[in-house]
Amino acid sequence: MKKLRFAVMGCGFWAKFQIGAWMELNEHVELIALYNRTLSKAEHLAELYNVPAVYDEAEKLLDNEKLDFIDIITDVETHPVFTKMAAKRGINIICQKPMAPTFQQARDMMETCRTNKVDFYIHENFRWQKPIRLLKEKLASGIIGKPFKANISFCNSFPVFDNQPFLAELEQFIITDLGSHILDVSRCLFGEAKSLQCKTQRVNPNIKGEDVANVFMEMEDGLHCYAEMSYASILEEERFPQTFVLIEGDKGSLYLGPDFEIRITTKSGTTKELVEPVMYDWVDPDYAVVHSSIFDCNEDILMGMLGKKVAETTGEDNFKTVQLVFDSYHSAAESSIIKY
Ligand code: 89Y
Repeated sequence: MKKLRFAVMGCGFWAKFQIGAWMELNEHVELIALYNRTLSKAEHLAELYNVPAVYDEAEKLLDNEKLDFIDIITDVETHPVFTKMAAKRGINIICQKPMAPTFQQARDMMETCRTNKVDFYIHENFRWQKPIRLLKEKLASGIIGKPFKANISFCNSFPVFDNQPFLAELEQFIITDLGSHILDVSRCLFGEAKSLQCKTQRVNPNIKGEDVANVFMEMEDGLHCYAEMSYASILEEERFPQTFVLIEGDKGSLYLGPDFEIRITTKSGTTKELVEPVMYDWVDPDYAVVHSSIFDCNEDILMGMLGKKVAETTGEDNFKTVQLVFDSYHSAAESSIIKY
């Protein structure tokens, strides 16, 4: 079958892992061009991955190259810009989370893609982490009965700003950057929310946005879901970038804890299972569980583009996560409870 031709827009911190994951799928895709504002970064990756063309002008790339899709891996400000450029040219789009800097821009991106009849996907990978997928399976197996309460926690003091300095400049930091993942995981596991309340704090005085957020949701089936995220938590059990999840049901509980161990507790006792990330040779061990899930997310989107299935993280689907993100800010600012 003919390979899908694609270009990567943005050659910063995430690009080499994203491209590494695409290389695992190279019987279906062909990376033919790279764009980066600073050309030398594109040249560096082009050499590493044998990419034939590099550009420092996005429009020029889109006009010169024959593309089936682009993968946007830039900082959030340029997501709407590149999405519009590609949509107008009839090119399908994959865009990194978070979709857009504002709710309105996210809505406009969706609209532009719809009008121009191009596929629009969001690269949202946390839901593709192996431990989270297994947790979802266990939940669906009914082993803990009907779930009534959950805690999704991502709290540590990892120096994220060292690798991603622009995060310190965001007026809205942890909910856009990390909440996009954590709130998406909550939707993936428990469905949609019927109400939401959020409180935020900034503990680190050297950054512009909030670095602590606690979101409480009542889900449509009545489950109470508490999502907590913090980059200000100095803890005994810090495991960046692992997400811990505790789910309680009427017949038992499921716990995804440190180092990818899932514990199932029922009245007959506790069983334990390890589910470790795949260690591809291109993953950074400090980010292993996140990096290796890039493969699964890319594969799902690729199958969507090839018409083999409906991908999970379409723009339409992710827009519901975007809504939770911006409603969290709204709730925190107004001390209000959002009802859906
Ligand atoms: O940017 C974020 C992401 O997508 O995963 C973790 C992170 O690197 C820092 O919050």
